[in-house]
Amino acid sequence: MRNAPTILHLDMDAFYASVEQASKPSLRGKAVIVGGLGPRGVVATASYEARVFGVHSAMPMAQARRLAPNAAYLVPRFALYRSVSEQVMALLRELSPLVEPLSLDEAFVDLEAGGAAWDEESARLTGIKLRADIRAVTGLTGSVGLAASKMLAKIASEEAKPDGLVLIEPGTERGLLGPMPVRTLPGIGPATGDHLRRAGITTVDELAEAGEDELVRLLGKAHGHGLYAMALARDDRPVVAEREAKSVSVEDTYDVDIHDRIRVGLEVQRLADRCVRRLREAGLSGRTIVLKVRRYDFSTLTRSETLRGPTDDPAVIREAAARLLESVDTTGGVRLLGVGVSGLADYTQEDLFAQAAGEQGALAEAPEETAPEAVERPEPAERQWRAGYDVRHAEYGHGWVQGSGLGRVTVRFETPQSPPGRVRTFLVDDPALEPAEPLPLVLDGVDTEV
Ligand code: DCP
Ligand code: MG
Repeated sequence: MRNAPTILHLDMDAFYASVEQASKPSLRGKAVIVGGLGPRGVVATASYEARVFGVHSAMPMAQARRLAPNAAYLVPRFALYRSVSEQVMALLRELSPLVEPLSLDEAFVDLEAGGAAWDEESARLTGIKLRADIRAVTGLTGSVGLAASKMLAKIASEEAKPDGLVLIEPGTERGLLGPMPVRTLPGIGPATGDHLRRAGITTVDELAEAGEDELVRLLGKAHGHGLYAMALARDDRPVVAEREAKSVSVEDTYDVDIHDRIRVGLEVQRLADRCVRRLREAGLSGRTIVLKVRRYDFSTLTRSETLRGPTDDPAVIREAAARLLESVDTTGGVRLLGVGVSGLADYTQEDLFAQAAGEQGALAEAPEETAPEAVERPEPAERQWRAGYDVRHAEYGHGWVQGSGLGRVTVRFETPQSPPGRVRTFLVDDPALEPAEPLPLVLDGVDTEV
C-alpha cells in the first residue's frame, strides 16, 4: 500500500435531488424527494432537508409520503443527471488518467498516476480545488475523501458528507477503522453483517481480533481472507481506469414499471433490434449477448450467452435475448431493460469503439432515460406533464410541472438563474404550454470563467 493519501474518492451530495434544487430555485433549502411516484415507486434519493424526516434511498415512496408529506416529489430526469455527471467526470480526468467511475455521481481517482499529488499537502490542495471546480462548473457540491487506499478514501468521503473533505493521514488508518461497525468495510452486506453479529463480531477491531482462520471458517476462504486484510486496513486494490468500450448496448428506463410479461418480451425484442442497428452502424459484430434487467426494487441483473462465432444477425440476437429473459423473474415489475453485444470482432477501428462508448457507460451502471423514439405507448393526457419536467409557456416562459390532475397542470415559472418563481394553473391541453428541455444549471462564461 502506498504511504501518501493520494487516492481520491468523490461522491456528489444528494445527487439527483441537488440537481433538481439547482434547476428549481423554489426548492433550494427544501425537502425534495426524487423517485418513482407510482404505487410501487421507491425513493431514488432525498435532499438532506428531507433526510431529517428519515427518508432515504430505496424506501417505498408511500412510506416517504407519510414521513414527509410536505416535501416536493419529483420523477428522475436521467438525461440531465447524466450530462452533469459527464461534467464532473471530465474534471476528474483532468487530474489523472486513472479515473474509475462507480456510478453517475461517484468515482475513484489515482492522483499520483496523474502527477496531480504526491504527498499529504498536494493531495489536500488538489481535493480542495476539485470541490471548488465542481461547484463552479455544475453549481453542485461533492464530498471528497483522500487516503492511501480505495477503501479508506471511500470511508473518508462518507465522513466528509455533506459538502466536505476528509483526509486520512497514513498511519492513522487502523485506529480510525477499529471502532467502526463491520458494515463499513466493502464486501460486508446485511447478510454477512448478521452472520458476523451472531458470531459476536460487530466492530472492525473485533473482526481483526477474530483472526484470519476464524474469518475463513465463518465466511469461506476468499471472503474471509479478503475481509481480514481489510480489517487491518490493508487494501492494495488499484484504481482501474474505465475500459475502452468493448460492447454496444441500448437500454430504456420506463416511467412506469412494466408488469406484463408479454410486454417485457416485446420490449426486449425491440431493444435487440435497436442494438443490432447500432452494431451495424458501427460495422461490428459480437459473440456475447447480454441482457440487463433492473427490477422495481432497483436490483439489477445481467445475463449473458456466448455464441460460437460473432454475429450481427437480428434473428440470432433476438432469440438469444429472449432465451436470457426466460431465466429472469420479472414479477413485481421491471423499471429498466437493456440489450448489449460484447466480444466484438476486433478488426474494427478505434473510433468506432469510441462511438459506442456512450452506450457502454449506460450498460455498466447508470440508468438511461427512455430514448424519444423508444416507447410508443398511449398515455392519458395528464401523464405527459410529469412532475418536475420542464415546460415552456408562450406567454410566461420557462417553468416546470409542479403537479397535474383533474384535467389541470400546475406550473412554477422559474429558471436556474431566476429567483423563486410563481405558480400558475392551466388546462392540461392548453395549446400555449409545451414540454421543454432542461436549462443549463450554470451559465458558461459567468460562473465557470475564473
Ligand atoms: N440512487 C438510486 N437508488 C438508490 C441509490 C441511489 O436511484 N437506491 C441514485 C440517486 C442518487 C444517486 O444514485 O442521487 C447517487 O447515489 P448516492 O448513494 O451517492 O446518494 P446521493 O448522492 O443521493 O446522496 P449522498 O449525499 O449520500 O451521496
Ligand atoms: Mg452521492
